[in-house]
Amino acid sequence: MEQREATLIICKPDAVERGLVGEVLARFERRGMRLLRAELRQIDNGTAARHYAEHVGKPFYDSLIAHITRSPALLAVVEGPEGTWQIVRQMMGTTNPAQAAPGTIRGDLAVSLTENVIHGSDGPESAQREIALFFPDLASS
Ligand code: 3AN
Repeated sequence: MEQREATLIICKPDAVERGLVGEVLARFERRGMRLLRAELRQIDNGTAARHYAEHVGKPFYDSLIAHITRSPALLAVVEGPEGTWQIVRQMMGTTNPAQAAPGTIRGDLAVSLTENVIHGSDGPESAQREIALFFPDLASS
């Protein structure tokens, strides 16, 4: 049977505030991914720090944490074929929306580097780690 794979998506506070959650999730659903979990949640400072641990010390770290904790985010776990994390990343577009290709989420919906609408896990290991962080009951052993 085909191997299924789950990955984490966060529609960041700017996406929720701008009313873009439906549009973003619809793109993944139309592409063929299945929603396993979706929850509007205010991310606390401790969880944000664990999620963005790799960025500690970078010049944009404080604004990154301030943004992700500013107001509720929509956390979602989507499932698709093996490599789903990569399809999600392609659909997101580059980190800097100013360089993101039209047709991508950031290329269509964002201009700000800090407020760039969406987070998606950047590999199978990150996906497992991030799903375990936000949805411990879904974590695979
Ligand atoms: P991505 O979200 O595309 O995987 P990462 O993991 O390199 O990008 O960065 C995490 C988040 O940090 C980005 N989504 C963006 O909001 C923010 N960020 C990254 N680089 C910069 C930067 N040079 N200036 C401001 N914010 C940044």
